[in-house]
Amino acid sequence: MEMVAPWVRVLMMLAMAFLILFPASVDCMVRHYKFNVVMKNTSRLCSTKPIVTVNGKFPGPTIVAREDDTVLIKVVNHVKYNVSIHWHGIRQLRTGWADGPAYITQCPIQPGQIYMYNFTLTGQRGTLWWHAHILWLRATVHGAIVILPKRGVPYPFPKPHKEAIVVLSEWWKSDVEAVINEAMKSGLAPNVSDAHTINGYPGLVSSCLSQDSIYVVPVTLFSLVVTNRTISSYIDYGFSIMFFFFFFLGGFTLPVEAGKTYMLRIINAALNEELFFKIAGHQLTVVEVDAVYTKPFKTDTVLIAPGQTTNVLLTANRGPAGKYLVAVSPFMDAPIAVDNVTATATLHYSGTLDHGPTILTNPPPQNATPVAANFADSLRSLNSKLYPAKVPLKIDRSLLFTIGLGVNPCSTCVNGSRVVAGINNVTFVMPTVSLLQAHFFNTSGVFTDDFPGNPPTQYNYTAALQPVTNFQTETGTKLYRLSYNSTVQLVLQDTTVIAAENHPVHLHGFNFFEVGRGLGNFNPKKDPKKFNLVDPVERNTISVPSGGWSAIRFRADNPGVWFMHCHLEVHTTWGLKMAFVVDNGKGPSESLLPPPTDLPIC
Ligand SMILES: [Cu+2]
Repeated sequence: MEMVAPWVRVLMMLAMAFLILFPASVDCMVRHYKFNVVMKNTSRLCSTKPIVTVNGKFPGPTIVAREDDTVLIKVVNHVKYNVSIHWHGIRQLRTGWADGPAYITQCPIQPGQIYMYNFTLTGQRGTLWWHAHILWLRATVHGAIVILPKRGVPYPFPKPHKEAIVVLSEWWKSDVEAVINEAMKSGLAPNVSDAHTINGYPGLVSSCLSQDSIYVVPVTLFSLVVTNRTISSYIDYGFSIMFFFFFFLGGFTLPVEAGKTYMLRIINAALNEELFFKIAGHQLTVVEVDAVYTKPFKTDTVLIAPGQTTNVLLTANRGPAGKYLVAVSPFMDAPIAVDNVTATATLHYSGTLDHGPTILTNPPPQNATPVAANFADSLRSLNSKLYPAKVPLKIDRSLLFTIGLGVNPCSTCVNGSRVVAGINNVTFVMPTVSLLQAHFFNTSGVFTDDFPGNPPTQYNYTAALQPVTNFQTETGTKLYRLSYNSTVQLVLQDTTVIAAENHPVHLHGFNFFEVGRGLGNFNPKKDPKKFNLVDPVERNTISVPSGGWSAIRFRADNPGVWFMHCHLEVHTTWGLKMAFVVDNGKGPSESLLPPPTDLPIC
């Protein structure tokens, strides 16, 4: 080895020490995480069960990185289930192998096996999340992804004093895999959850007052503080009347200081329910959804569908002291059973006595369609010079997909039939090897690329009553092929087969713009005239209104196989899913990268 002057060596060592001590001063970096998938006994709602977790945590660990960083996550499967993890909303440019949906982009990680997810964060900043993408494991296997702007780049809004992650979820007292297995055997709908959770805790639930860190202090009614509301208006509040006599300190507590502004990174990790999020006495300013900045707007209620993320600013302007209820309740404007238990947490001003009263709020009614519609209509892309909305204006492919339920024969099921779901009347059948591998290695017999671009038969999709002849679906593993960089308009049309229902549709590998939405059937002549092609909201999961439609646009600039499905897990299980196969382009950086050597085998 060549000799180096001692002073050069000292300089090199200093430089290395600097890099180790201040790694963030490097433009972009590699972030390493280790996810051990392990069972963990967990108590909620006065009962204990083993749950599948990452590193023993529920919700799981948060991934923090900056735009342009590369993230390496070593997932080690220590449980009896096959596992795969999806990095929800991450674009995965050319790195589909790291996207995660089992049998779509990879074979699952088998018990005892390891897989290293490796991807780079490009052109995104904000909140996303990760979750298991196999079976119903995501019920407890999920966590936040925080993508900070590049070093030195500010948020396009005043810097909050502090930030907090707020993960909303659902809790079943029974084993979640048993719940869905039972339903699949019977052909009927699975049981709804027993409670919702905020950062893992349901808060005050009348059926279980002794646990979940609820601390009950009997007090007299006289000391109860309620703002602008009479006591009687709380009688039908949805909580037990017992509420009046108990003050709780339990569930998740968000400590705030009067006068300061906070940013909440809200994630809906629930399996099957869209949720309303509300804080007593406080307005929220929405500034970002699905890791895309929005035009700020004020609201007292946030609507968030499974799969979606929403960043809001909260100014603690009700001080100097006090405790305020945070309420999370379901939105369901269809005659379908939901878990109607409100989850609660506390906004706690510093200097407030723990035993003090909590100021309450009314969650919106379960079927509050106007509240939901108002929220959806208020969302706009920021569309600034730095963060432009690149809405495709010229469209290469115009598609119409019906989404909804169906009924197929099933000789072993309770009624001799099973409830299914589908897109354009196709109930998707999962392959036994991954679609991305079949595509990359040109393996025939795994999928066909004849997914219909339009409904195979036209009918009144949103008629009040559907003839039984519209109930049965076709089954198949069909994909829709897109050429590289083509622009797509896709109208997602809900159907009233069995029942109209709000479907949060998630597209992997892309963000899209929602250029229009409406009720009833999409009208291809009239409706496009009203499209917003200037600043429509850009996101990865869109709530298609019950009995209505939503029109989205995206550019197919990411080669690979990309799953699209309803993010209500029950509908995905029933078959409301399909995939796009996007061919390679011609340029050197327009092709899917080869698979990593540790890609799991089926
Ligand atoms: Cu759905």
